[in-house]
Amino acid sequence: MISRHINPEVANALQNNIPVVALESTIITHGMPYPENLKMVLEVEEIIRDNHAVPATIAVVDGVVKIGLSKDEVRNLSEKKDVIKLSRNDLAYAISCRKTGATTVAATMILAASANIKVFATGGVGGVHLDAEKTFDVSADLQELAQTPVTVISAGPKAILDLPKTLQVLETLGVPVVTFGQDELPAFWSRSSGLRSPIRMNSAEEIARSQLIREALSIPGGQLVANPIPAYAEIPFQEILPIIKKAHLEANKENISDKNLTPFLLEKVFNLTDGASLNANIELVKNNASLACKVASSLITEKSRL
Ligand code: PSU
Ligand code: MN
Repeated sequence: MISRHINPEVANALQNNIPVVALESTIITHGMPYPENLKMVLEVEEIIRDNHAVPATIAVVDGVVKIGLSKDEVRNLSEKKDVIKLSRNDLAYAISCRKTGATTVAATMILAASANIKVFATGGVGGVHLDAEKTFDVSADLQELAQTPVTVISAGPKAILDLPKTLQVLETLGVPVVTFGQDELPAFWSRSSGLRSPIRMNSAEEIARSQLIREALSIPGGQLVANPIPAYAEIPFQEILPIIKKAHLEANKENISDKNLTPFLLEKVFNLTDGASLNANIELVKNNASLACKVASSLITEKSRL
């Protein structure tokens, strides 16, 4: 009933205990402009290969679930304008009605887990939006982290969100928020957020082991890893905050809501920083991809020790 295509390189890796790292496609179609989006994903895939792992960029193309897009498929998707942003709620619809859709963190986790891929690298996850007490806008990514066993390597929740409320919801849902190598939660474009991270870990082995332990304890769900953006690429938190405020004011003025809100805010921040936010975004995804390879490889070695 579901037509699914697993890229032969990915299928071979899964069969032979070679680490696989999933990548989402919404970041390509809704997170970055063309042609930087294409350049980013090709570079990220190369970083993954350089780290002795196999990339699996996930999307739905004409109703077919793709686990590992080919270069041509990546190129097509990055140029397309009418791609649906797919989350848990509309994933089956896109498959049933033969649509083309880019998968968010939530939908990528579902499809990665269905192919037995346990590690996924992205930029930032969705979370609780500012004014959520009025709009109820809480990303489905959070609920997904609570139920689907994939470790998501991000640079922290996007700084356009209400970070304290996002941490609170993640705690309620039982999702571990693990900052890699520092005590403070990073905030996507910035290494700092002013908030203490609930958990700190210092190695890929620790991250991999704790996912395996959750599974052994029958705790459903995954983990959210917040990997601080490299210092050379960051936009300091105090610098980005007024820009984010401006972006929110414009979103309110133009009545932007629902699934359009995150792409709108990202684009505004991009314009207001003269493209600096895009450079930072690309660098942090690359940094997350290399940590994801280490976690994927540690999952294989730690599993054999358990
Ligand atoms: N991170 C980025 N760029 C993005 C996103 C994340 O660096 O475009 C996307 C992810 O796909 C994430 C989605 O799942 O934004 C969250 O959207 P929403 O807030 O509508 O749930
Ligand atoms: Mn939303």
